[in-house]
Amino acid sequence: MNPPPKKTPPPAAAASSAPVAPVAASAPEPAAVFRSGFVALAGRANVGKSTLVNRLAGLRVAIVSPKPQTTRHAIRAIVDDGTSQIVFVDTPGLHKPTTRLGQLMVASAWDAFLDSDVAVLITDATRPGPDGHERQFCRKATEAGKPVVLCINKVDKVRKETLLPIMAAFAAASDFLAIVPVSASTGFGVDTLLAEIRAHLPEGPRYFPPETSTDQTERMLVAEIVRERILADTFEEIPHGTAVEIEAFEETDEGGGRIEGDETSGRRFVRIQGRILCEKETHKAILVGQGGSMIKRIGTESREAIERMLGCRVHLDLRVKTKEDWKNDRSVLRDLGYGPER
Ligand SMILES: Nc1nc2c(ncn2[C@@H]2O[C@H](COP(=O)(O)OP(=O)(O)OP(=O)(O)O)[C@@H](O)[C@H]2O)c(=O)[nH]1
Ligand SMILES: [Mg+2]
Repeated sequence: MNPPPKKTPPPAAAASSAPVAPVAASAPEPAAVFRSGFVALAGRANVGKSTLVNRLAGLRVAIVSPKPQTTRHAIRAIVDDGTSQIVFVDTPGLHKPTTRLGQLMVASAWDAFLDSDVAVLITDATRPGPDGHERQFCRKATEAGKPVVLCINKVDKVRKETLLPIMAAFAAASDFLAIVPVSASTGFGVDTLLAEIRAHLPEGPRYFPPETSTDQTERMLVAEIVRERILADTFEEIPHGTAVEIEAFEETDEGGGRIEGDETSGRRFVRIQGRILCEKETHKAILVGQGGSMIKRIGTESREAIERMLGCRVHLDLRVKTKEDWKNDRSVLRDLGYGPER
């Protein structure tokens, strides 16, 4: 498996898909030094990595759910304040994979970690100290000489005094640049985390144009929105056995019009056709629901969220298809964009 090329940004979600030429940061005066870097947010599943990346970026680039293993590929969010550019990389949760998909997910997390200038290990304040995955992370960071900031998330759920022993347990496992307690949900500590990261960024170029917010295309964002609704509305093995593929995405002039209050979208109407892949006929029956009730609910909720994102009316047509064992099928995984080929 070839890791993605070091720090080569993929096409931006904006209209242009031309490769972005890095802008040299040749600084005529010391004050004009530009700092930049790739910052991987890594950690166990469900610790709040995607919630934190959305908070840091100030917009929703990654889907979030209370179910573990929500994020399936590395997602970049770009934060540019004019004097620095941080490319945050949200990663799939570290876990013991049992499928090819799981292996690709974990591999993409390690790739993003190795490719980063600064890594952030995110942990959950409700846990006592580092577990096996977090200890493995600390070992790899030491071996690679990678600077790591430890971020203890979900501090809104615990009493302040429980944090000290957690900090001590982690500090004994590795040498962190800093340990920052945060709440990605409330925003507590996030500015401190950002300042800590900026302080350790190397001098470097602007990797993406300053107005770019993510590397994901609209198709990818739409597929993730549908998957987020499936994660919210279904249970047990169904959400994890499901993938979403956008087969058609067309802007048309027909009907619809812009949604009220949206001043930015010049679009008239977008027609989207998507396919939900599941593992078993019994899962398909649940995803469709009695008289189509479940697919209708997933469709309506997804359409409303997509309309808010695109700022125009949307027609969304979703079908469900069974493909047994797709999580171990290399060609299906490649078609779905999972893995380094993405
Ligand atoms: N109380 C509280 N809940 C949080 C916080 N951050 C995240 N959560 C919740 O934790 C759950 C998991 O959040 P995600 O952001 O999806 O976690 P993740 O680490 O990206 O998970 P994976 O993608 O599965 O690895 C969701 O229910 C979030 O709402 C926080 O600061 N406080
Ligand atoms: Mg996630």
